[in-house]
Amino acid sequence: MDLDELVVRINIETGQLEPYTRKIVRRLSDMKDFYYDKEAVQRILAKEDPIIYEVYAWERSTDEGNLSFATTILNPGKIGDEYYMTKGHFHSKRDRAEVYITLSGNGKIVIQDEKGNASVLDLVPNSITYVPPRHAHRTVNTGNKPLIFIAIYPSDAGHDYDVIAQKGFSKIIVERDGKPTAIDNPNYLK
Ligand code: M6P
Ligand code: ZN
Repeated sequence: MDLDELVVRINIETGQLEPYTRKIVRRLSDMKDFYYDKEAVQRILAKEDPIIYEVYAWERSTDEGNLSFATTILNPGKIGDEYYMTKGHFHSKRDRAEVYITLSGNGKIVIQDEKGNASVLDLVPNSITYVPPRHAHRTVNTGNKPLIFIAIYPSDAGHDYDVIAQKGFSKIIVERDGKPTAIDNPNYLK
């Protein structure tokens, strides 16, 4: 193993990794079914297709025991009154956990068990958040600058988006009276 290849630099201002093995750019058109206000989605897409978030991932092979990590740059904004958010996923291997380290910005993480019970935790700079096994997780930017965080996860965890794409999260984060508020998702399928 070439140990020089085990060092990755992070640009603390932008969240970019150098080197990285995979970059993901998710625009509204890539995740239009994930927001509850379908009219707001169409209204925005008629004019533009904003970048919701970017991910720089440094991923090892899926051999058991390896770890991978990624930075996410989640832009500020709203679709209707729902804040910009990630798709959210379960791990394909359900017993794999994850650690989130928030670098800058302000937001929330929605953590949901397989029965649909959701908890909402704050993501604030210099905090470390543990995502237990068997819990889906989605991050939400409730601030007015990019929310930037590092995620560290077993390389064989895998992303299972299907359950969330079909059922959604039971709680969503919207603006109410100017403040981020968790409400029951009107489109949630039990
Ligand atoms: C974090 C990690 C990644 C994930 C990314 C975006 O960086 O959990 O594994 O890909 O967030 O989230 P999602 O895959 O749900 O779009
Ligand atoms: Zn994950």
